[in-house]
Amino acid sequence: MDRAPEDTICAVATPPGEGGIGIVRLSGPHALAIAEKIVRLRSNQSIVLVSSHTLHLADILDPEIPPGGDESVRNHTRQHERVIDEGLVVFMKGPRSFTAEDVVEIHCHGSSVVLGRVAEACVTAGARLAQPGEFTKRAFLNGRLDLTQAEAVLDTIKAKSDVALKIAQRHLRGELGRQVDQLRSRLLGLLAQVEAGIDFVEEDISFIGRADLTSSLQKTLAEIFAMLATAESGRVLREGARVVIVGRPNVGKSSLLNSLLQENRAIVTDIPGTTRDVIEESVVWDGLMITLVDTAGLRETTDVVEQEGMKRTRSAQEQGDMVLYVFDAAELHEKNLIEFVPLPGGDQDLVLINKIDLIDASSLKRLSGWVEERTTCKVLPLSVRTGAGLEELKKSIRSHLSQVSLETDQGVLVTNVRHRRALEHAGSSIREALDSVRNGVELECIAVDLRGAADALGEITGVITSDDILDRIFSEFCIGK
Ligand SMILES: Nc1nc2c(ncn2[C@@H]2O[C@H](COP(=O)(O)OP(=O)(O)OP(=O)(O)O)[C@@H](O)[C@H]2O)c(=O)[nH]1
Ligand SMILES: [Mg+2]
Repeated sequence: MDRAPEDTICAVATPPGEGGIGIVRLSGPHALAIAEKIVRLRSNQSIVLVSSHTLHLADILDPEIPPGGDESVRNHTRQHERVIDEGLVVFMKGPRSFTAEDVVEIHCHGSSVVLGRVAEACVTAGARLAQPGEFTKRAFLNGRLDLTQAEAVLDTIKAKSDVALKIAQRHLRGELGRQVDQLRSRLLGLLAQVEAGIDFVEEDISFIGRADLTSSLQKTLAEIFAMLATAESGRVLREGARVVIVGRPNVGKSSLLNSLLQENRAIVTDIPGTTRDVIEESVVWDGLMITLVDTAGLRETTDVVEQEGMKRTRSAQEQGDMVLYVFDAAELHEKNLIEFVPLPGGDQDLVLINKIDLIDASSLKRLSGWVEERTTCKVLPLSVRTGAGLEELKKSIRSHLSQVSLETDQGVLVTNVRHRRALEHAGSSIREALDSVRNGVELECIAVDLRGAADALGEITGVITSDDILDRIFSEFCIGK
């Protein structure tokens, strides 16, 4: 891995499209020299001489003088033709910059033509166009961020809710990295003692007793489990959750979607089979992003379009984090379907008895009791028409999806699948080490497992890493970050 990049990279750092301001960023050992070729400060000072972290008004120039004519005339008369735009320029001397290298940012008008030309000018003057995520990758390679923090940069950019942003900011401050580092140092300490024991085995000197080793490993394992226990909630908080509404035709699925979204997103009619496709829309409740998915009603049919719709319903259901099974109270009650309806199970899902406005209180009581007896899901009666039960439903969805509230100090949350896998790997290596200690297996084998666990944790923060892992992580970034 090249740990000290020699070249200077550049990219448009703001999103494509029109904007008030657009920024081109340069980073690397020649950032200042390149900037000098394309930036003329209005103060007439050279950019090489300005103080770090100060903003300067400037003309941004094309470094290539158009060909033709006498050179001095050309320089004089064509100077203005070289101006691409005017803007503000800031130089940030490394290591006090995002990448820990010398960085120059050129703030100009947010036009894609201007920004494209400024980036081109940087390239003509000696920079290379950056790969996606390359600025953050450099920050990592230069030791400014650990890998969890680099990933948190991406999470911050991609955060779709307050909660996701809060978690990303915690990780950006290095809370996860620090905790993982502590666990890793503890394991490395134990490993050193075990390895010392291997070297002196002839003399029968023991550096750590098996009982002490066991208790230290158990403590570490418990901490890893505690972190893993936050992973499911953490993932949902970070990425949001998919809540899929399913049921027979005409039970009110689309009505429910519209009512939860507070907009007329899906067509509602009293004709069974109205919804033929999967319809989804996102909302943020209590800081958590939820994607609500409405589906085609499930029934026996020979209609090919409806059959395809139902296929999609099933696949949406499989991809959901939570399913809302909707039933029509009147249908269950009046048509005496009760004995024939198969009810779902599962702690994560909810059974909704909709249209309770159509039945009387005693029938509802009987119906609810009957349904509750036949499912392990929580059962909620509601009427989308009158709004009864909707608030209760929202609360249930929120609490079923994530028990975690960020208001209480939770400690570190694991939100990333990569971190979770590495923690699981570390956990299973420690478990193997514990078994070996218990069964009196030689120290060499225990050392291998301890090394495996420490390496797995090292992969989280990036102390141990490979180009492969880095490429995978940084390719998810946008260019310019
Ligand atoms: N009385 C009453 N009618 C409701 C309620 N919710 C929905 N409806 C009516 O039930 C009918 C069907 O509603 P939809 O939302 O289209 O039902 P759906 O489950 O999406 O139906 P498909 O798309 O055909 O699968 C419409 O006429 C709604 O107005 C309710 O709580 N009470
Ligand atoms: Mg529908």
